[in-house]
Amino acid sequence: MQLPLLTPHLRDTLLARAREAGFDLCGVAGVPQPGSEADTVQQQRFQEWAEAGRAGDMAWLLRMDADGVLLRSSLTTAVPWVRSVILCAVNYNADQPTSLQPASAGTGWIARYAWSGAGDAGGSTDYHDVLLAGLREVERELHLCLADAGESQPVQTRAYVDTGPVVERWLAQLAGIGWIGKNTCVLNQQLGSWLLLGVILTSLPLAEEAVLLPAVDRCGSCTRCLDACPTDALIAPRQMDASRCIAYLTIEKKGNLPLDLREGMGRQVFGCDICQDVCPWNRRAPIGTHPEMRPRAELVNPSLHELAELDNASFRAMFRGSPLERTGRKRLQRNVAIAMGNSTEPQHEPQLREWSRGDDPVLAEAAAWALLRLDQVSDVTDPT
Ligand code: B12
Ligand code: SF4
Ligand code: SF4
Repeated sequence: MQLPLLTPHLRDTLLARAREAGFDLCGVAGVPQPGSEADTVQQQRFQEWAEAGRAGDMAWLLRMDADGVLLRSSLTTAVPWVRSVILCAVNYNADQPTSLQPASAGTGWIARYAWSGAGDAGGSTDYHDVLLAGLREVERELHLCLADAGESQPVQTRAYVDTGPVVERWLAQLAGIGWIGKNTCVLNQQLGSWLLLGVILTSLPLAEEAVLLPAVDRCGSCTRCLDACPTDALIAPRQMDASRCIAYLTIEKKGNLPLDLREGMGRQVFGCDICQDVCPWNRRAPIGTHPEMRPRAELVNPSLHELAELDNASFRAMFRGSPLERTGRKRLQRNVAIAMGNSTEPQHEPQLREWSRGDDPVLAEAAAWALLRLDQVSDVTDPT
């Protein structure tokens, strides 16, 4: 019996449903099969990246199958039945300053994607939940369409936001959502790169007539992102040493942070937006309209002092349902200590002294480093 196909008609119905579900962009792609050039190139890229230790401590990125093949190096290794993908993206740009605009040295920076949740519900919203809910609507539509068409063959689908063994940006590029910029982010010519991605894997082969054109690479000779990265995490165009990226250091890395990268972290306390803030394609990026992605103003340039004072209960109240919840209060305060050290603000010394004498060895070490750094900066700036 012939397998049902993802036809142009079905594709267009799903793209329309994705819009209704709150997505700004949606595309489809056939999954490059084992032995194809696209699959082989991607497999090699991922393997080289992993072998060079670029994933830092993110062991979950390096899971293997029983034969020792990296699951994320090829989608069909991880999910043998997959034939096509539906890629959806939400624009999370907000009408708020960038991390490059001047702000008080007493404030820290939380990455733009983690600001969401302003509105009636109160508290934060995590983009994982927001996108997954939308993907489920598109997934349901797909199964309804197939049932209406009298398809009796079982069709498998699976929806992921971040958590699957999937390199979403590579698939987004194949599905025409945008090109992979030199900062490794997916960029769309109209919307820029403030996009969060979600994917539905399907066992439906993509009909030839339903293939969408991939986006054209429009980075040209620009190298602003590579030049601006404060920790030299962008080691070459489209190649990141994630173990140097401030997003990795502040969100993923447990324990003490590498000494040589601390100054470069500046006042970033959760994630980093610098290589997107400098990108010319984001200069005129439209403001996102998804109701659940509206920014909470109190998370834009938050006071370091107030973040430092959060106890378990107030941390939970402030960040319940937010991407910061998983990183936790302890790691956030370690980051706040580093940001205080980089702030040049002696007002933070009492807090840092208290932390440096506390029971948490990681926080105490970060605070001691920060005190030394403040001292060095005041030695340089104090004319006496
Ligand atoms: C692990 C991870 C991280 C790590 C590592 C990032 C990295 N570059 O690998 C850290 C913690 C550092 C991180 C940071 C951020 N992340 Co992140 N992250 C992920 C996650 C979970 C896996 C990514 C992964 O597999 N990395 C492995 C490396 C090897 O993949 P890669 O860099 O993407 O490189 C591949 C492609 O670029 C491709 N490639 C390389 N060269 C070329 C050339 C051509 C021509 C082509 C076609 C392909 C290609 O092959 C590479 C190897 O497979 C994805 C979700 C997912 N499941 O995909 C989100 C994801 C990539 N992150 C996202 C976001 C938003 C961020 C941050 C902006 C958050 C922040 N503000 O702090 C930063 C951005 C930093 C940056 N410049 O990339 C979004 C990106 C959206 C977008 N518009 O691109 C994703 C897709 C999450 C989502 N669901 O929306 N992230
Ligand atoms: S997110 Fe920040 S640290 Fe990471 S590559 Fe971009 S500029 Fe560099
Ligand atoms: S800053 Fe320039 S090189 Fe980097 S992603 Fe944007 S356009 Fe491409």
